[in-house]
Amino acid sequence: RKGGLKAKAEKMFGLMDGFLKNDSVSLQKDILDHVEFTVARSRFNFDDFEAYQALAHSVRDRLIERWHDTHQYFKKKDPKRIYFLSLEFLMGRSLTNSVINLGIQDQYADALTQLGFDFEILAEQEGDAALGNGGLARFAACQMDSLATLDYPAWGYGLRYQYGLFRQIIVDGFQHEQPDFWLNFGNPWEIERVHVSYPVKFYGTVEEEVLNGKKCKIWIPGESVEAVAYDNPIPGYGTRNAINLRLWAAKPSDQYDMESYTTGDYINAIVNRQKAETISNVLYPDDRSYQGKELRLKQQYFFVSASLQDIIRRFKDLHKNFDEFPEKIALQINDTHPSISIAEVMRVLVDEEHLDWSKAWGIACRIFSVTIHAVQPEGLEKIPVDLLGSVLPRHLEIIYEINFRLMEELKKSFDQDYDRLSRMSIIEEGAVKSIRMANLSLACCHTVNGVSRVHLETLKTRVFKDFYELWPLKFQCKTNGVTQRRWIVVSNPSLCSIISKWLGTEAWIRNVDLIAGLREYAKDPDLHTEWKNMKKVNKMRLAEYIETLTSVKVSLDAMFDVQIKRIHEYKRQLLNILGIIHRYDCIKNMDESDKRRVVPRVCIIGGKAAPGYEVAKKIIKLCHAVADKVNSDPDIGDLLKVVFIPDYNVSVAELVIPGSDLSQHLSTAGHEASGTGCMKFLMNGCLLLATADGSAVEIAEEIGEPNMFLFGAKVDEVPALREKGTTLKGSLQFARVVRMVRDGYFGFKDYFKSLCDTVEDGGDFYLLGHDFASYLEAQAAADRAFVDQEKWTQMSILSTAGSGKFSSDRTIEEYAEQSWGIEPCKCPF
Ligand code: GPW
Repeated sequence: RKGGLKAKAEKMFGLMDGFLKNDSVSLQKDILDHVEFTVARSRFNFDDFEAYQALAHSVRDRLIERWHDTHQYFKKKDPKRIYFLSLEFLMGRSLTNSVINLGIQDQYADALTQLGFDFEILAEQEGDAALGNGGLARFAACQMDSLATLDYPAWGYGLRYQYGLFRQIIVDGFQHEQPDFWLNFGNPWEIERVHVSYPVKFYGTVEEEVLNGKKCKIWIPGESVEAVAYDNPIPGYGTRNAINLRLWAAKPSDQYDMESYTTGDYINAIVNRQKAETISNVLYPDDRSYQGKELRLKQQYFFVSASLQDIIRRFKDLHKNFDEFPEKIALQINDTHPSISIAEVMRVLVDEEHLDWSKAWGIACRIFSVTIHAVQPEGLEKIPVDLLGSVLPRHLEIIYEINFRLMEELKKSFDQDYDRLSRMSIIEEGAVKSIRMANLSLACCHTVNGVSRVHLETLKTRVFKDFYELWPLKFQCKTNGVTQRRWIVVSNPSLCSIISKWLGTEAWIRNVDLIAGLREYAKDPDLHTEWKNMKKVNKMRLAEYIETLTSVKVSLDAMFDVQIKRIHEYKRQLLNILGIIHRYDCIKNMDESDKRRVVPRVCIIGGKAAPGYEVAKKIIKLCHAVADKVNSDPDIGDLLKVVFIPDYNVSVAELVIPGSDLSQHLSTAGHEASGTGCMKFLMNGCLLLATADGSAVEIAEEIGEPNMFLFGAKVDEVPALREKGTTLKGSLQFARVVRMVRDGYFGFKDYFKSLCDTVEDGGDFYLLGHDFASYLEAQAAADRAFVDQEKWTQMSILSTAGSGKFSSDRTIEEYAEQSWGIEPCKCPF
């Protein structure tokens, strides 16, 4: 029978005409077929958007082909797999990235030209997939790209939100949020798997049962929701491998007992069933603040439960019992959001598979590893016990049991040290009794990863000090990285060609260490010419974008100075704006001859504030108020322009980063776990003005401190500076610029009062006053460097050349080796 099947498969393959062809003529034909049969438009009459849809579908076909082969191959080889669980993935656009990774960009460009279209224009038609908030989510996306490229047998699991991160619109300088119903125009990059679905249960009660003479617990759930899989192929670069990002959508369960006596009953029953879908409706837009919301907990458990059912089903297809589970499966928890998976694995192994508790725990402890992205203990998630007990009653019991055993073990080491025991306990007593999700992860995971060296130190010495003292070996540093495929090859093609030309190879796209080879040419005048041209062209593109969006005309000779990231007090966009006010004030007070020596600047700020974060929203408003004043001041002209780029997202970043000269990373030392934006700027040869925080410390080591502009208090100085508090007045200059805002120089006097209060006497938790003078010095150093264009270009080249360490390829290799114990599994071409 087996032979029969094989013959059948071969016959089918013959009928299919082999693999899809990638020559320009075949591509044209495929695109037109999709215009006609997928988009259902006439092949003689379709617009840019329809052309994009058809194009995307033809790319999707090619993705699916490799994705099938990859999964066949994984199944055949059955290697240990890594399952990456994350509540957020910020994928951005897929088209250009896909054709580049598939290696058929030129053929497509050619095919489209023949059809009378331009690839880049069609690529602009695509909206962003924004199923995440910020750094954490984009890092997850970069890791997926690296996992695929490095041929690891990996799966990503997450939630398919119907509404991604809100769109930011600015009205009179104020942020407003609009829903991001990103699926409105269809999503060609996903494959709906109507038959891959699992029931996910909530609520109900726990009962005791006797099975084979043994007492056991069973959960009698009160509600069931169906999780349906949507698969998103992730192609590797320079390999046939395409891995899967499986996102779950909630649908009403079809096993629903419905008895109705009236039409009203019946209608209501249907409408109520439909409420199941709310679970995957909307992404929470608060970056790092948890409010103990039921829906949020349901989202977490929903995607975790569906993913684990899927993973266990796949495992059971090939294995009879769970002994081999840890040899075949590694589960990575991205921050604490998926940590309920630890209790879920225990529930499945103990309640459903009837393993002993200790055997089950032994397995759980060998499969899980976690990455913590937070710096502050307050940033760690807590779930009120009452809430967890109501939504997941059996999981609460399991967590209590895990905690009981943890406490027993801790008593062996710490005996009567009750303070320590209560700090380490998974249960937090207090006004609202809660579950500390981080402590649950720490109790179970074999590896706890920090995202930069400084961050790991903070975890070891502050946030998880007690756990570190108990289990020092669990704690590891895996400095974040970003993928050079998206952040150079896709977003900065001119830089990509320059690098390949000077290195004489494209191999750096897979092996980024090679990029260090550019150092040798850092002073070469020919490279300088090409480099400056590249920058100029990118700046032109950015300038056009700025003018279209904000009607501000900017000079290409100015230094483009950029700060783009989520708006947070600790990221200190306010320091940037106060610095801009200072610059403005100085120029205002200059005579003409001094003005001639000013380095013209375009200060660009972009980022979203969480809808409920008032201070952050005021910072956005202040940015606009300052921009209005400065940009319309005839005394200033091109010497200073201030621009707020609305609705910052992945594709905006792709446009802005390559066109910037200087980028700012101003977090108060000790507050940015890593920072990944700075790595993208670094790769693109933009100089960094930064505090010695997170990954900037490691960047300085790679490129040398003189090649960037470091300023501000150091991590270990911060606590003492805070202690000193009010006695330490910021500089006079600082007082002056804050006063200008207070006095209503930029209008909105009352509105900005509370914002000013955050940085003056008594307040100023983030030390803006303290760091201001040093910030201005760093800015002055940047100005001086910019005047010497040869020097600047050299620093810029050295930045790109020194960016190799900050590829997510390096990060993933470290995870694979040190945390997951997995090997590549490369599908033959
Ligand atoms: F709360 N990060 C983020 F700290 O984007 F966990 N969202 C978050 O909720 C948190 C962290 C958390 C960021 C870090 O702030 C940034 O420093 C880091 O580079 C990034 O996660 C990826 O590790």
